[in-house]
Amino acid sequence: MTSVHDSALDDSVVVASPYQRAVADYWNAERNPVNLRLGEVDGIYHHHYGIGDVDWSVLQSPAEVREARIVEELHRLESAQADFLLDHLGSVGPEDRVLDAGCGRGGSSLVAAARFGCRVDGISISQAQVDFANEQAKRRGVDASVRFHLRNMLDTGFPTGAFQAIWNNESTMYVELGPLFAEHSRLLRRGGRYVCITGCYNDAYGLPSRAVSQINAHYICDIHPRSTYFRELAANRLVPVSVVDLTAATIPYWRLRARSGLATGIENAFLDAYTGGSFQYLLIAADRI
Ligand code: GPP
Ligand code: MG
Repeated sequence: MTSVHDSALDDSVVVASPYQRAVADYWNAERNPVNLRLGEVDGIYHHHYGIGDVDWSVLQSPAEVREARIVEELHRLESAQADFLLDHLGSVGPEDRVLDAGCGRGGSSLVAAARFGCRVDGISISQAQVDFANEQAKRRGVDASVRFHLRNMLDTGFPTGAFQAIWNNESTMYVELGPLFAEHSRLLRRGGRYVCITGCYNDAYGLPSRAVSQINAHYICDIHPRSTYFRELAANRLVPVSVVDLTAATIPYWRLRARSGLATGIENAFLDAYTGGSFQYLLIAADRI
């Protein structure tokens, strides 16, 4: 097992393949206004999408405040998604330790720390994300309990049974699920909780649609079929306790994003994939038995 010193300057210890190098390069260079402008609203920088009904009146705002209102509305929906994920984490107390696997710029971790008052570790293979997230924790004065590390979620180096809860917020599509859930199962204590929110392709539609393939190409990821989640959870002592189809709840977010000046060009692929039935936005929560 790899043990990684957090201040490692050389990320080659955690970046384990040419594919992972491409992913790390993408995130080290990423500066999308749709992420940075939204994060500036309250200092919580998310790397996931939103859920819930849109207040469409923001589109009718006076010109001088219209974009700011749209940014606030998209951010509100992304924050609602993070809250919904954390609602499924089960009972977490201040003495517990939780893991944000694929933490991005650290938004979900900071929200979890504020809610549970517990120790939070976030991990990413992007040094730029880890540095950014640690800076946010410092600014909020929570860097003693919320720490971000350059580590690989397939081989974290954390002790066995150290965590009460682990989540992946839209990061499972960057790894194979078998090795991922094996590592989560090792890290969770018995009775601990695993939660992910993910986009998966719909086995009932068939293989990946063109729109799903476009999403894969855009982010350099590999969206898994829904079936693989349940097969690999079961194979790794992770027993589903809640499955929520959030597809209908995320479509309004994409419709607003498509009409904003912050669109990145991937919006219609998400809308086509969701409305055409080839793609689903799911929350899955599972108990470690
Ligand atoms: C959003 O990140 C999530 C991903 C890139 C992973 C892919 C997710 C799927 C559900 C397929 P982001 O917030 O950095 O993306 P964007 O810049 O498009 O907002
Ligand atoms: Mg985003």
